[in-house]
Amino acid sequence: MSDRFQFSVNATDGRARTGVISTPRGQIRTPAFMPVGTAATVKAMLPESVRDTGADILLGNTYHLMLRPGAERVARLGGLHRFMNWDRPILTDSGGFQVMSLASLRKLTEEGVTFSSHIDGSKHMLSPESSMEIQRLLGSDIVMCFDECPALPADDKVVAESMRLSMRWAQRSRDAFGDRPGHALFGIMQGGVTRDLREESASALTRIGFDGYAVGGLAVGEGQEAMFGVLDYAPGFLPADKPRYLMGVGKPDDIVGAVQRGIDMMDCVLPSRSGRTGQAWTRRGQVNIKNARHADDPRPLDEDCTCPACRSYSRAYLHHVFRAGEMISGMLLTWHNLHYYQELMAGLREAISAGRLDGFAADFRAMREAGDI
Ligand code: PRF
Ligand code: ZN
Repeated sequence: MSDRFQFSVNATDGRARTGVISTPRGQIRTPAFMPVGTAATVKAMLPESVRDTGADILLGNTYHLMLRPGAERVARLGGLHRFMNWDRPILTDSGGFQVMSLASLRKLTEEGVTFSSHIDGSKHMLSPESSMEIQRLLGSDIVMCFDECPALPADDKVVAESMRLSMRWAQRSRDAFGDRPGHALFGIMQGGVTRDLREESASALTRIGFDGYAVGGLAVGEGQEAMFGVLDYAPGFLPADKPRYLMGVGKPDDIVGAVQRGIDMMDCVLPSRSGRTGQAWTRRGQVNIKNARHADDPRPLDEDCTCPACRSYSRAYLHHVFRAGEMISGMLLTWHNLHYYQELMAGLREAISAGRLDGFAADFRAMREAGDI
């Protein structure tokens, strides 16, 4: 095991890359999908089950954990890995994005952001410095810079000012993070859907210097076409020898398109959240298990899937437990969805290694269009 944080690209295919991020807590095969474990749990899953789906790394959230149970408490209890019983790498988001989507009474200044907790209304403050301190207390392996992400569409002027604030915060994040061998700090590119702003953001970040670079500010209302439009150039502004992380993306077809455009890491609540609302993702498309047409169906959700939900249960059973509000419903569908996402990532990695990513992507799209689910 590596005692340093290191990224090596093993093969490329067009703009896509496959490789390995080595950390003291284990390796991350890229392109990687990170299941979201917001509140120190991937909802409805045991950590060993998450690992069984093929995940190498989880995402945790500064915002949620600082409010409940508190970062100092997690630190006293041995850090987030020990607390949640996941000993592999954890990436933590820095909090600003979640404040903007969840907290109330938000006030943004040069210093940082003050807000009221969505849990009990208590007042808090997050700044680049406090976010770095909280992520250190949690014991995060990959720490994200503190940034601000405007919702789109927004005026270019608003996006530019917000991006420049995020770049000043990136420098303060870098200074506050210091030198922590074995831990990584990622910068976050902003700039909306404006090429010049993306380029300005990328050069500000590369001047500061980070262990990896995220593409932030996408999947915030602009639509897939506009997102792909940005991904056609934005990854190319970032250093080729560092991991590139697309934050909060996405649906399976977003993931395939992002990987084709040079993205190495992604995270999204979709597979876990939609598992709890009766939505399954399969290679043939989406299945809504609530639908009455499944009530007498003895077939598995996906004949070709080897997850526990598909190996041992019928659609009729999955339909029944969802309708009955049984907890096993969310457990089985989340497992299936995470398994499907990780199989997709493994397929992408193999296809890149073999130099047949375009064929893989074409098959992926054809399979979904064939339907019959
Ligand atoms: N910044 C941070 N977290 C994020 C985003 C961002 O821009 C996004 C945008 N899709 C998701 N999560 N810090
Ligand atoms: Zn399955």
